[in-house]
Amino acid sequence: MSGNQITISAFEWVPEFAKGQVRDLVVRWALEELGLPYQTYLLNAATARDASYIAWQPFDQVPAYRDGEVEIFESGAILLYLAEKHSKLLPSDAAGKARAMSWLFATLNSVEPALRPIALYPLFHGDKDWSAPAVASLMPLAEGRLKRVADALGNKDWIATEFSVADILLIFVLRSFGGEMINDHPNLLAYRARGLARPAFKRALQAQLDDLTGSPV
Ligand SMILES: N[C@@H](CCC(=O)N[C@@H](CS)C(=O)NCC(=O)O)C(=O)O
Repeated sequence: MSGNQITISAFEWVPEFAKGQVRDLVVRWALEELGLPYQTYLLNAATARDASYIAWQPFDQVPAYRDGEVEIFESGAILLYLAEKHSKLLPSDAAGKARAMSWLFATLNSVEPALRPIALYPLFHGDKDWSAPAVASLMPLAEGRLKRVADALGNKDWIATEFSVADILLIFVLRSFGGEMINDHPNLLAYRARGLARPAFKRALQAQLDDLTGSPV
């Protein structure tokens, strides 16, 4: 194995609902877009990891990334690192790059947190009395954020001046947490479909599913 070999962490087993949804998907997608081969360091979602993994990913989550030069965690940081290192997946003009970076962070800080409870409370807490009222009270914020994304995208193909890591993350979030709310926005539906139709996304998804060969331990 070469010292420059790219390694990312991923799971060898996750519960059914998480298959094809785990966040290493965005790193795999970027690596496929860049044409970079990588290997996976597989963890089991049912077990805690040892200290060496915590030193790599302090929150004991996936994904984490390493190559011959760096170790890095947080999906957004990994995507930015890859785009900068390979001068791809970020617009080359300063204004386009700034817009892509803004949207990468906005996806993580402004969009995903608003959408997450709507998607996850019913899944994890659907049997609790507070779940449905909580979802109802959080819905206006989520719908409002989605409308802002739809307005910003308008009739453009991608959120910045060209396809970028911001699209990878935003489309991942819309796919995982957009639920039925996204149906109110034809341009977001088309945007998500445009991203998911990319061969690199399809290869990334298949690779994640192919790695799920383990069982809960
Ligand atoms: N902010 C982190 C979140 C990573 C994350 O939530 N990973 C999940 C899988 S999608 C995980 O490892 N969950 C297992 C756990 O939290 O124990 C990132 O974007 O990289």
